[in-house]
Amino acid sequence: MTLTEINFDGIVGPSHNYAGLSLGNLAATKNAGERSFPRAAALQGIAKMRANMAMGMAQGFLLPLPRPDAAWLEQLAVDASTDPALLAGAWSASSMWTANAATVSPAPDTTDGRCHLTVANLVTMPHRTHEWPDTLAQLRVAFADEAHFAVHGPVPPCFGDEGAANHMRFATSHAEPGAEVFVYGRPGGRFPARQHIEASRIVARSHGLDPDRALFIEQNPEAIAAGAFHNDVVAVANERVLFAHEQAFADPDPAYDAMRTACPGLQIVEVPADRIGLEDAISSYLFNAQLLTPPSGEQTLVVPSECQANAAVWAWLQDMLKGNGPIRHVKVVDVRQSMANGGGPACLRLRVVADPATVDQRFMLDEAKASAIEAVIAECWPDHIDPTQIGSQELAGTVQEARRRLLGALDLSELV
Ligand code: SUG
Repeated sequence: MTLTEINFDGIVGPSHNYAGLSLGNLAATKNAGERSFPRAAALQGIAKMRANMAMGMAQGFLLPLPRPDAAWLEQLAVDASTDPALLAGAWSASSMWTANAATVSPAPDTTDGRCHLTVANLVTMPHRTHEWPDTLAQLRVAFADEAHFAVHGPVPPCFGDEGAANHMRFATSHAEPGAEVFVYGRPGGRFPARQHIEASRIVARSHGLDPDRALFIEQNPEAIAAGAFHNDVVAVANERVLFAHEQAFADPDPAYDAMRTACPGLQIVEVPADRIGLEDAISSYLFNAQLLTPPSGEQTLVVPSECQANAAVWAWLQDMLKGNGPIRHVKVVDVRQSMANGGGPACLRLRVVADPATVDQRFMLDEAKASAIEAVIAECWPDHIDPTQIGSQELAGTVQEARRRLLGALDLSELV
């Protein structure tokens, strides 16, 4: 059994568009109504996966969900007179951000020694509430091996759960028992607090975590108000390293103390607000980076190209590298199409610590499969979508056929 971190990236769906559906997600709101480029978006995603594989990382993927979701439109009795946002909600490719697919507790952390996954209910944003049934179906196929995995249904509604985007794990190495940190928001602010503490507690209990190594930390309401709609917009963890903005947590000192107690040897790389303000941190998505341990053991931060374009952020990263801290390398990726909807490199992936041999191999990526997926995208994904096309029968046909072709190419037609 070789437990290793596998990143499961969401393949960007053929209906990728900018509808401005997520209040509190400033990039998505700002780009509402812009033309989107689904083909370029999906190819950017594959290029990111390839770059991580080239570093020696194990890479998997999850599929786009069936869109438009006609059953959802019918349930909501949507017709031409209803709010266009409801119609757009049935078309959203938002499942590409697989950090919101589930919360994952690796086998070394759980009482039954299996890796537990709880699909996120995503109840806060209407367009994301109907993701979980198809995501769950997919997780049940990818992680069907019950000797190694336990896949749970969603936390019941009213308790908002947004999955791994609000969950961090510390461990000496991925394969060792770890401490799990659940970050929740307090409701009542300018924007919705999408992760509720009750949901996090339910997930921790049903995964069978050691109560001494499951922490519940409040996100800073100022960060949510500034546009950090998930914790992964202001913090990321990997093994014994926490990389966070000074204003990420409501009460940072006790939070750091609790994390150090749960994970002795924890190294905290905190970015001071006087070097990078919350506004720059959020617009550049510095913390929505993938913090990876490639086989060399040298931790590498995979940041979006928006970080390079921001002078304060780029200067800080150069200083950090000179400072000989635990993060040894910075790599830049272009995921601009996803970024314009508020989804950076970290949003696009779900981390699962497991033996890759225990995962359904159809969900694991290699170079040949990446090329096959790219060929389908190049041929079938729309070049662009204008907001006026949302709802068109013709576009619906194109999007459905594109997904069918992808599933066929991956031998996953059972998920149609
Ligand atoms: O839920 N954007 C997503 C972005 C999710 C990012 N995920 C993480 N931070 N882990 C969201 O806000 C925008 C869709 C639109 O407006 O068309 C959207 O759903």
